[in-house]
Amino acid sequence: MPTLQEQIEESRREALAALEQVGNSEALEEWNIKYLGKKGQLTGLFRGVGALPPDERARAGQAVNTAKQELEEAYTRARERVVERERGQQLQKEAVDVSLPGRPAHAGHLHVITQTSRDILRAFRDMGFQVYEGPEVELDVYNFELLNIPREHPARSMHDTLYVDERLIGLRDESRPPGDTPPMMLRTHTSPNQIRLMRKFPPPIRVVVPGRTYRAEAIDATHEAYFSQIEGLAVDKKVTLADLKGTLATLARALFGPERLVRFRCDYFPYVEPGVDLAIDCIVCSGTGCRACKYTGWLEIMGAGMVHPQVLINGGIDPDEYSGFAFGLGPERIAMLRHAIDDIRLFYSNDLRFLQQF
Ligand code: FA5
Repeated sequence: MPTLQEQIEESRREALAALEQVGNSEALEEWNIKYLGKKGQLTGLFRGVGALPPDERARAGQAVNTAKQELEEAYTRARERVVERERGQQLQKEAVDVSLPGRPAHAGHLHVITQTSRDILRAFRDMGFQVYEGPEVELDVYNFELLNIPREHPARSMHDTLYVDERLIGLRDESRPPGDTPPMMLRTHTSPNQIRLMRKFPPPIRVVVPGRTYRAEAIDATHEAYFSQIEGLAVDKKVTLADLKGTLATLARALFGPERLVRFRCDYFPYVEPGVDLAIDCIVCSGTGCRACKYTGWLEIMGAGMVHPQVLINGGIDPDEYSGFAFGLGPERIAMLRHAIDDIRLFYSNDLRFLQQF
């Protein structure tokens, strides 16, 4: 049976040797429990001291203490080594290889309708027009009444209007009879800006107004309930139909090529007199007749006309002194023609396979 002294020496040697092998903090913790813990070897040896005859206890106790102290110091050094090493490993794991090529950034791009609208606005800017915007929630007076479309006018039925219930936004005028047409709506066209801008600026006026428009449409391949328009208005002394024709022919050629033919035919809008409809010769068949132009050879692209004298008066402008022209076109329809897109619903269905092509 080895003496206590021998056991201490044996334990000490074994512990120091084991500590050499410790490579990480878990193993270090296990080592600590095994040798220095409450139930560890050294603590066990302390208990052995109590069983010795009294004259040997002091020496043996000191020997265990010395061994314990040595092991504790060795433990502290080992912990520094392990911590240092683990930090190194962690840094290595997190290291950034600066020589790796970067991941390409996923840049989005402008929606095809925004691109088309900007092309149209650019063409007008080159002709000296300024760009303005107006509200999407519009008052009945601007959207209809001041444009010569009073209540009960049949032209209202061409615009399936989405009215705004003003009670929802706390604006309902309770003095109006119940069931009365609400005076507020989502604008059905950008034409209310004709009045807004005439009231704001004295002539000469040359403006284009892009924006969203809304109609409770039966949606199909060429009709959306949510689409955009660009309104145009020019008011000055001696503006004539020839100016309107020249301006719109220039636009058509800027958008669809210099060889484009344009056709003006009579059309009716209550706020212009005369009113016209502008068509270009079919870009698919050049006018010989095909499915795209329904075998007419022509594609209608917008409504236009000379501003009605009453509308000038409503805008605060004297029709004896000034005249003007106005037009309204739809960028979705223009984009469909330019890119041979056969269904308007593709623009707002958010299919990236479609959108990424432009
Ligand atoms: C108007 O809205 C008139 N305010 C245009 C105008 C302005 C005439 C100034 C005279 C003077 P219209 O309802 O035709 O007209 O619409 C004009 C354009 O908007 C159409 O040519 C078409 O390009 C587009 N548009 C109309 N309804 C829809 C729809 N449901 N979906 C997509 N585009 C539409």
